[in-house]
Amino acid sequence: MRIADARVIVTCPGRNFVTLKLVTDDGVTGVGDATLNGRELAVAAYLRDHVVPVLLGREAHRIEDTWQYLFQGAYWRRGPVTMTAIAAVDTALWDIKGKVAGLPVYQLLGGRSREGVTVYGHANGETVDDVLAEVGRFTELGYRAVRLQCGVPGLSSTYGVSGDRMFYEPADAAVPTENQWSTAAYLDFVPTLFRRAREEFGPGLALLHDVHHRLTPIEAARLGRALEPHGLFWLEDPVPADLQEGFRLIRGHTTTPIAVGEVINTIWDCAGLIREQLIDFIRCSVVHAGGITHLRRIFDLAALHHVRSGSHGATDLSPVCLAAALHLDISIPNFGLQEYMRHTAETDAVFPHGYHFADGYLHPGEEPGLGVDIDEDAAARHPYRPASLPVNRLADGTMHPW
Ligand code: GCO
Ligand code: MG
Repeated sequence: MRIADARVIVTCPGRNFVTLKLVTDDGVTGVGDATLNGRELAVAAYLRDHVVPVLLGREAHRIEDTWQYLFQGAYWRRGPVTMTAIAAVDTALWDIKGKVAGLPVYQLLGGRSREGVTVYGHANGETVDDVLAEVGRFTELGYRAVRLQCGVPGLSSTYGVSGDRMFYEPADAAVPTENQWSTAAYLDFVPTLFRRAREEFGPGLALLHDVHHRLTPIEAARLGRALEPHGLFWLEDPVPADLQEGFRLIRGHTTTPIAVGEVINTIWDCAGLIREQLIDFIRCSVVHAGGITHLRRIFDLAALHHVRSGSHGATDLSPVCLAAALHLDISIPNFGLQEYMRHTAETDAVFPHGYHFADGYLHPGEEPGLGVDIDEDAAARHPYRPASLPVNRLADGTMHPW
């Protein structure tokens, strides 16, 4: 069974997505997500110019060999563009293998290790009262875990807070929007948000927070310590993970669990964090970390070191990535939590899927393969629109991580 066709589909049903669709000479199709927020066309070009030509005619069952061919064969290893392109091929080949076997992909990964995939939703708001009202809505929907992001008094914009609560989308303009940041105002405010949330919702609900890489290690240590009484499930991306020694400092000061990984692309970029047990959750995704094959390798390494999974699942990861994540989540021994931001109805219409939410869990469904597809006619009705992620500046104009 050989790969006979490979199509790179760029569509914008509310936001941009890049999808690779492979077709075998027997007519079996497989899909892989190739979306890299704000850099979509770089991955589309990488696939079209450098990957599709070497895929045509290859044996579709050889997933590992194809992965190694694309990774080693590129010579220029790693990086988000390369790893997202490889991920798309890998995911589509798992989809094809599942369809040929007549089994959902999780069965090929060893079968179920749990009954459902626990997910967390996003409660965002301008004020603490707004955020707590959102948390209440999520608990009514059955969620067991919620991430809280709130406007910080004195700041005109804060990561995670936007007009549309349910369908948050930070890539909001062709030329990056400029946001404003003050670490002092933020550190002063965040513990109040979580104190109020615990008072209102009690100890049972898992509460999470995303710092979005904005602190230094000592600031993160202080925040982690201040949040200890409120028992967070995790504190995400407290600092950029470029200087990984910094996590030793955070670790030395706080027992608040740490989650990192959404901008990490390979096992070599997180092996130190995992081996030294400097983090508690690894948040890499199928789409940005080399596909199901490579993400499973990362999760296996993590399992040896008491690190659990916490896959990134923002709206810029397409339903194809979410479906693939669910097959991994349900099968691995060290599952932690899966992020789930609902896609818009327009996006769901372009990507018909079998996964579904019930009682706080997502379920991958029992369709052979990944259980997700792309409706190419619907996709064609939504042409690409340039959109970039924002940037951040301090009050004096200094650039700061967004
Ligand atoms: C998250 C993330 C996202 C990112 C987005 C960037 O934890 O969900 O931080 O919201 O900002 O995926 O493209
Ligand atoms: Mg994040």
